[in-house]
Amino acid sequence: MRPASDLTWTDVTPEHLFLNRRSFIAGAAALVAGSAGAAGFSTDEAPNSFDEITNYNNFYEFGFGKTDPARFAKGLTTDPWSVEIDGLVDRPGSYSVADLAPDNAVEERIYRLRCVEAWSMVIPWLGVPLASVLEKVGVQPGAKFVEFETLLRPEEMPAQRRRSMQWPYREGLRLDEAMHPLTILATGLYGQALPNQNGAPIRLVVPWKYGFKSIKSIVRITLTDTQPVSTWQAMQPGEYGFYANVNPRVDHPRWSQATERRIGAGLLGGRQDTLMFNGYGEQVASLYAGMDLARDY
Ligand SMILES: Nc1nc2c(c(=O)[nH]1)N[C@H]1C(S)=C(S)[C@@H](COP(=O)(O)O)O[C@H]1N2
Ligand SMILES: [Mo]
Repeated sequence: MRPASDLTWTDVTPEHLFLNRRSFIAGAAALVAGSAGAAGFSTDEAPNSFDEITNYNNFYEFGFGKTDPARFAKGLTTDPWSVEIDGLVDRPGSYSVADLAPDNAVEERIYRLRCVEAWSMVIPWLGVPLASVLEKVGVQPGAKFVEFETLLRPEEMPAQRRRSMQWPYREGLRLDEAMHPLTILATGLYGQALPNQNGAPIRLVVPWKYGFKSIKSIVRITLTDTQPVSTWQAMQPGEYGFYANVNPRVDHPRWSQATERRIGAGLLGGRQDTLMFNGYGEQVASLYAGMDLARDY
């Protein structure tokens, strides 16, 4: 079974064609028993439209409004781009996006995205497992966590000229979370290069965690032995924990997390129950065995 991304992404994009192709791929995959292909990681829920995915964003470097990223990220220079990989790795250095996510390794992953603000979408990403990148650079035995950092470039990221947040935006994962096959570095969506507002040219996607963990426009990845402090944790420790696993039973101090508004689902049918680990529990619950998820959120 070849990954869906091998089919023909060169001729891609119109959304209706994509959707047709999806149902074809889903049908084909269903015929292959025990397939380890991309279909095993993707949801068959209907993806949000390209328009929704690229016009309703959180990317605070460009402002706090949902349409600010679409308006203001156009001016972000994403080529050339390099990602510094350092810390407890055998081959530290400066890597290009093509080094980390070569075209022939890119696969499609259709994932739910659940924002901590209680809205959600389904997004057809293109990307590579983060594990493949970490294997490439060689993780040293002492490494326990991975820290990520977004670009700091106030000339192109207007909100960085204000002290509205602690810049650059930082996030972190435990090493086993980072190595999990669901965790990807995304370089595209809907079969094309990642739009700037979605975190071009390369961003993290961790589908069982609240969206803020999925840090955009990454310029540094550091392997470390100490638990990183994420931007949100540093600013509001009582509201945002390090783990940030989607959990309908642990409410945000200011709102319920029991349900979510699926963007684009319409005014009447738009709310749905939020699932533990955003519906990825079967794959990830074992990572947290023995932890009290109400305390270590
Ligand atoms: N650097 C950076 N990464 C970020 C954010 C941000 O403000 N800055 N917002 C996060 C939040 S809160 C969410 S919900 C997702 C949104 O991703 P999307 O706009 O591609 O849907 O990006 C996350 N990654
Ligand atoms: Mo979010």
